[in-house]
Amino acid sequence: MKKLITSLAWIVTLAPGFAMAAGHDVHAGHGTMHSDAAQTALVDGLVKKVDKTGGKVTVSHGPLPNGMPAMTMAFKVKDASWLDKVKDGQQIRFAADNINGAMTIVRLELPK
Ligand SMILES: [Cu+2]
Repeated sequence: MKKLITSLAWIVTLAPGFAMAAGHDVHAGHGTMHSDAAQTALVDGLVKKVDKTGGKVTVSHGPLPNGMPAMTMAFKVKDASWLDKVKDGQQIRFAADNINGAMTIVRLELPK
């Protein structure tokens, strides 16, 4: 492990362009790990607004596993049909992940 870090440091020093690419790979790996966590950890949210045109849902949510504190914000949805399932004031349980730079609801559960 120490050896890997050392060689990475060498790459950073010697080839900034390559190092950037390598850095991206590292990030991609992180993203995958976060996705796995998002698969299991659902958080509570309250739907504030459904924007079918924009494909977004504004949700008041508690702290997220990725470190985001509680707030109200707009999420994209992975499955557009979910926009028809939720409505203003609805309690949901969901998991969100950063997809192409946009926080996106990747799992959605409605109370029975
Ligand atoms: Cu947020």
